[in-house]
Amino acid sequence: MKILVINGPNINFLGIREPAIYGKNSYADLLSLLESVQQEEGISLEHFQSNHEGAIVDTIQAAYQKFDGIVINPAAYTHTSVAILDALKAVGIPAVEVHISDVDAREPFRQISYPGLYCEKTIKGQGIAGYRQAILYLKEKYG
Ligand code: CA2
Repeated sequence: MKILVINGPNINFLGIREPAIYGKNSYADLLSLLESVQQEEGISLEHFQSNHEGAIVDTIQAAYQKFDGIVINPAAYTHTSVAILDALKAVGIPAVEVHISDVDAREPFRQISYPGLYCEKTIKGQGIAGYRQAILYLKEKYG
């Protein structure tokens, strides 16, 4: 099984500021977690992070017929991007949305998720452990 993990803007700055909201783990810690999950679960994981909406759309399109699942934290684009929603719909790959923080408990503008309208499941407020949960969900359902 091949899963693509996509992270949006500023996720590469995790752990540098706002630990009360996003925890103390860095982006490097997240990549280590993905490596562990890959070994433990015997699945193939690739990861991509970008601060650019079009690059994320390009990466989703390139995943067409190449990946069995997508785990996506669109970060701030969660709340604005119809383009990412449309790209997910276009490729038709099962997807799970992850948010490190509990977006439901934050500002009203974080309550809407456009990519979440396509995703089968949203995991929020679990820190970087949410990525493991998302991968396990896809493995159990489609692996
Ligand atoms: O909780 C999440 O995972 C978010 O997707 C993170 C986004 C935020 O815009 C979403 O509403 C929820 C922010 C990404 C990281 O932002 C940083 C801010 C300061 C320091 C480091 C990262």
